[in-house]
Parts: sequence; structure tokens; C-alpha cells
Amino acid sequence: MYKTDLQGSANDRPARPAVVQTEPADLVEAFEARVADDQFIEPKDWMPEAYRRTLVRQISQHAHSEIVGMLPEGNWITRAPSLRRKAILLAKVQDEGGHGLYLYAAAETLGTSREEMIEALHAGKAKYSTIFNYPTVTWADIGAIGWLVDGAAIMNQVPLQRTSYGPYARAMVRVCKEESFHQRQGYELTMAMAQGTAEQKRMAQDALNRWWWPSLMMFGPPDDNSPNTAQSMRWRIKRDTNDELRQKFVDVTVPQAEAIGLTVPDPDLKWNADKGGYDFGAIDWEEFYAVVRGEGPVAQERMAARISAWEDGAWVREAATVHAQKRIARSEAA
Ligand code: FAQ
Repeated sequence: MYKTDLQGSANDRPARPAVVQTEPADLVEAFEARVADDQFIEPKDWMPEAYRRTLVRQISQHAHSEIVGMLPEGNWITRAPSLRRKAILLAKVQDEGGHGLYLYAAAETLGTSREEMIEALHAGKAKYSTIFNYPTVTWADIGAIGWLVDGAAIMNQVPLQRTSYGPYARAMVRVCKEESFHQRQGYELTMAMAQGTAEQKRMAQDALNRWWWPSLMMFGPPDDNSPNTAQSMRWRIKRDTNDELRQKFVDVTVPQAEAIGLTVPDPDLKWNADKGGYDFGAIDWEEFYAVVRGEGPVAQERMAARISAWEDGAWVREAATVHAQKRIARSEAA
């Protein structure tokens, strides 16, 4: 149900056709000069169509990830073990909804409506992050999501505050502040469990074991199999490559695990003094591509939940539209 053009492994994917330059050379040149000068491109500025398409693709997929990403944690709101944990989790899930909205709004400035983007998601034409196709089976998973998933998200999003498209960069500033709170609450939750009873520590370790590798996959395919990175780096949409960000995440997160007595589930993990970072084991890219193709453990459940939420909410959208029309009519009559 969640089909993509990413069939098979990265190696047997056809190469993308070369972009044919049909746009006025002076406009392209001026655009490229502004990007090279680190100026923001704004909605009304001229931009190459391929730049616009790339942004709509990335920003809408990012928005979908935030919205689908509410589901794994939403699953635990009614079962949070204390009022404090419940209040934190509710706030976090609401924040993710807000992030989705800022991002849909940023993408809309490029001329694609929110309805079109949501339709593409529901039709399986748009992607969302692989990470949200894994189930949250114990309370410790809520800690692991905050610590690892939000941790990976921040690593990717901090540089996006300097992405070349103004509305996306500005949305990221607020998103990053909130994600930073999310990461801390997840780490604090995991720490509490790691220092709790033997069973709580076992649950924390089990959650780390299950979420570690999918978190590394969030950064996307390795650079030599990432069809979009080179162009997105040239346009300064991406500021770092997938592998660079993945490495930074590993380097920051491994000491955090050690500090709370948990073990990263990678027998090949080893500090490499020469590079000043960790060497880590091979990622299972077949699993990544299978999840991208919609074969993740709870992929069908996630899309079914989103589609039914959209359908069940139709009356709210209709009521809000009628209310807005009445307000306009009233203010015009006054
Ligand atoms: N999942 O050529 P690249 C969050 C696709 S937010 C699914 O490297 P690109 C907050 C990629 O789209 C998490 N698909 O692509 C939160 C492309 O296919 P396409 C989301 C993936 O764009 C926390 C193809 O593979 N964050 O977690 C994935 O240059 C907790 C080839 O890849 C963002 O979206 C994947 N993991 O780099 C919420 C950040 N990776 O589109 C709730 C913004 C790759 O050509 C709870 N996005 N693909 O058909 C980005 O930085 C980039 O888009 C990347 C991918 C880095 C994700």
C-alpha cells in the first residue's frame, strides 16, 4: 500500500536522467550566486523548477514523518506510568503535530497545497521516515524514541536551520528547540529505567537493541547510494551528507549509552583515534529498502490509522471552513 519508486536494492536502481537545462541562464546564474552567497531563497523569488520540486519532496516527506511519527508514541499516552510522564508525552506528541503543520505551511509556499501533499501520502506516492514503521511494544520504547529518534532528528535538523529556502530554515529553528526537549526527556526516561529494577534495566536495554539500527537508517542511504545528496548539497538544501550526520550521531550517542550502563548492540563498534570517531558495524540496507517499500513491521497499520484520522476529521474541516466563511461574511456586512 505504500509503494515507492525505490524497488530492489540501491545497486539495481536505474540512474536518474540528467537534468536538461531549459531555464533562462541569467536567472539560473543569479539564483546560484545567491545560494553560494548563503542568502535565503524566499517564496516569491525565481527558482529552478527542480529546486522547487526537491524542496516540496523533502519538506512534505518531513511533514508526513512528523504526523505519522505521532502514532508510535500516541499509542502509550493512556498507559503512561505516572501523571508526570503522561503530561510530558502529551506535550511531546502535540509538538510533533505542530511540527507537521509548520512544515506543511512551509511546503505550501512552494505552490503545492496541503491537501495535495496529504493525498500523495495516503496514495502511497509520498514517503515518510522508515523509523515510524516499527512498533512501540513496551514503555521503554518511549524513552528510546525520545533519546534516539529525536536525537537523530535533531542531528539532521540543526543544519537545516541554515538550509537555503527561508521558510524551511525558519520552521526548523522552532522545531529544533522542541526536539531538544524531546531528546532530553527520552534520555531522562531511559536513564530512570536503566537505574531502576533489574527488569526495568532489561527493558531499557531491549528498547535500545531494537531502536539502534533503525535510528541509524533514519539518515538515509549511504552517500554513494544517495541519488539526491550531491544536488541538494550544491543547492545548500542539505548542509551535510547522510553519512556525515550518521557518524556524528553515533559519536554523540555511544557515550550517552555508556554513561547510563547500557550497551550499544554493535559488536563492531570501536573508537578510532585516527578519525576521532567510532567505527561501527554494517547497516542492513536490505531492511532499510524493504521498509521504504512499505514492508515495515507496522507500515499498513500506520497508513490505515492516518487515512481513518483524515476521514474521521472531515466534519471538523467542513465546520471550520463554514465558520471562517461566516466570519468573513459578518465582517463584510459590518
Ligand atoms: N525513510 O537521496 P536520498 C522526526 C528516501 S523527523 C524513508 O539520500 P535525500 C521527528 C529519500 O526520500 C524524521 N525514506 O534522499 C520525530 C529518497 O527517495 P525519493 C524525518 C528515506 O532526500 C521524532 C531516497 O530514499 N526527517 O523524526 C529515508 O537527499 C520522534 C534516496 O535518499 C526528515 O525528513 C528514510 N529514513 O535525503 C517525530 C528530515 N532516507 O524522495 C515524531 C528532512 C532516505 O527521492 C517522533 N529530510 N529516504 O523518492 C532529509 O534531511 C532528507 O530528505 C533525508 C534523505 C536525509 C531523510
